[in-house]
Amino acid sequence: MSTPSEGLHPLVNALADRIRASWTDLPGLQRLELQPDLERVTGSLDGENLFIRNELNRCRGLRKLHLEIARLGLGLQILHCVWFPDPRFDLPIFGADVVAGPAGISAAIVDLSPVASALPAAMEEQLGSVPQPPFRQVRTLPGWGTIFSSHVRFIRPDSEEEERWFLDLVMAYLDVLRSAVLQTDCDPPDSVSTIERHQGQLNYCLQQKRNDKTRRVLEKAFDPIWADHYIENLLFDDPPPLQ
Ligand code: BLA
Repeated sequence: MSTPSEGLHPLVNALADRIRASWTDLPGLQRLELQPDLERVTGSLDGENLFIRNELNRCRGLRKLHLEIARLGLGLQILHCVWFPDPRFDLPIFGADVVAGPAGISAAIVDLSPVASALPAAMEEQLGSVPQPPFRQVRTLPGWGTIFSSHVRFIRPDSEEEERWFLDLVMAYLDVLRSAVLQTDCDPPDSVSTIERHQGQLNYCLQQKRNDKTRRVLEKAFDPIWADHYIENLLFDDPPPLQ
């Protein structure tokens, strides 16, 4: 039996390891139970093995920390990671996505995305002082990408050096978020700012669901009904109603 990490692109492997290490010391970290059929998903397409592994956690300030590693179809590998805040906390959404095909990494994106009109001022300042590597191939954001902050990086890394730069950048963004998690207080569920952030998170999920590329790959590897269920309930589920 091959293990899931075997044959994974080195950037996918390294990034997954670093992300796992970065959530270990978050306050009140708890594993979230996943339905067994969603934790490890296997299938086959044209004789090829398909494999998805999901890890879910929560902590004080973040309602859901999701890491997914997928191997789908002909040599396609995906690392998908989103940390969704609890709307009572003034925290942005962390998102990172790496898509590797037979010819190498085609897309690598990272952002701390606002759920209100702007990122918290302190984070804006910290992100502004993160050194930005001079990636050579910068990609254009799709139309639904209005949810991202001005600090979003969407690139195609062209070498191992650029892959290292991307890895370091993701960790720098996560460090900014992790220190904010430790310092941010909880607002009442019925405060105007909580309601605004809840709306902002709903909008983030709505826009992400407009990414046809994600849907198409999942539909092809599994089937359209399964793909829809997966996107709605695991990848971009709406934050629970405020109470
Ligand atoms: C693009 N996402 C893609 C592509 C594929 C997937 C195949 C095209 C690759 C390319 O353009 O080079 C597929 N991504 C997936 C699948 C999953 C996934 C199947 O995460 C999950 C199982 N996507 C996200 C998140 C972000 C994101 C959290 O899930 C950003 C934080 C971004 N993916 C994103 C963007 C593109 C992309 C911006 C490019 C879309 C385009 O150019 O139209």
